[in-house]
Amino acid sequence: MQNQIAGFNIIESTLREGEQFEGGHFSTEDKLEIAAALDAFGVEYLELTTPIASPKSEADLRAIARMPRQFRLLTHIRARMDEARLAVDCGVDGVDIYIGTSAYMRQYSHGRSLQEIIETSREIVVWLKSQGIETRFSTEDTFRSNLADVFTVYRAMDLEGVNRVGVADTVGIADPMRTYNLISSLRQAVDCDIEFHGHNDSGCAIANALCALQAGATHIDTTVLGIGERNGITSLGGLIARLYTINRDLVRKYDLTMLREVEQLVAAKVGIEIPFNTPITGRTAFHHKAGVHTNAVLQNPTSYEAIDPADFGIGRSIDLAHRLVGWNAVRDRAASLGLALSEDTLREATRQIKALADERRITIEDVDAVLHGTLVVTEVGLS
Ligand code: HCA
Ligand code: CU
Repeated sequence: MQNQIAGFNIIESTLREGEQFEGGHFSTEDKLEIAAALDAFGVEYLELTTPIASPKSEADLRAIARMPRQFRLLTHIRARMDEARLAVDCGVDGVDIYIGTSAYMRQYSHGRSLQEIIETSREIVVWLKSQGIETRFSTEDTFRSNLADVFTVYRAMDLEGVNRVGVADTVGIADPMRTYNLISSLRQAVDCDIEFHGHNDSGCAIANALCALQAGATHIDTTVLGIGERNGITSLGGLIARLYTINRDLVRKYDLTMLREVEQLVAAKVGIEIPFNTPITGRTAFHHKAGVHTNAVLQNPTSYEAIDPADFGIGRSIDLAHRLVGWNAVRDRAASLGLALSEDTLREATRQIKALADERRITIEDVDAVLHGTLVVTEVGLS
């Protein structure tokens, strides 16, 4: 078992896989804005839609190639020489080639045999390398492919000098153990870097990306908020959260305070809200409610927080306006209101807040009114 994450790179595919999201219709300005935000966050790579998709796609790729940036620019192409030539002409640093190796893809997509796949891809890889272009070769739908076939193709491409081979869980069926096993075997089979691209159809995309890294993958594909075909792929923020909770130092290379801004930007462009259960940036990600939790968090936040929200420029909230409230949280609230109340008074106030919350939905103003003594809740009701 390798299990140590040495170094890794993020290939941010919001402007490629993310463009395949239901709401992904980016204008040139949108793309430049998103690219600049991701550059400020510090991702190592941006992957854009192939320039062959449409004249606008080509113009946008050229525009992003010209912008001032730290990230390396990639585009995602099929195994076709004309597409590779156009990509290079647009000024990219690297090209991600993909081709389906599963029986489904071979039968219903491109109709090429394994030998044909190797021959065509070899020619393109050799040409791209001769142009000084960073080159990746990936097999779409890897997990439903015959692994002996896939490994034959990967080895052939490794021998031609590709920088990376890519494993794609195109339909989101992989689980962490399978991902770990496949990537571990691949790590033994090739010398080049390994990329993982995982869809989230069964909710394992973040976990699978982690296992890929633990098994020796070097590059992970993400999109902001995980947008992509169907319900998308590994999310940028989810991967960051996953790695942060192993070792904060793994993600210190990024400007974490940019995460929420990047997500808000992309959410607005594709017409969604940031879901409440999004790691780190979800509205309730640092919301503490039950008395047992709030008591501990008020003393030491790490008791119920695996992630320090301050690292992301985010605050936490302590919720008192409900029947699960604890008197420690009430004491803390009283102190912040400048009220010096005895323990007996605080315990009585807590009882009143609970009684009121059993009657109706309450707010923080109700809590404060009880503490100020302007709202008194008796056993029999309000007075
Ligand atoms: C797709 C292709 C892809 C490619 C992944 C890769 C996938 O279905 O549109 O290049 O490694 O999920 O297989 O996104
Ligand atoms: Cu995909």
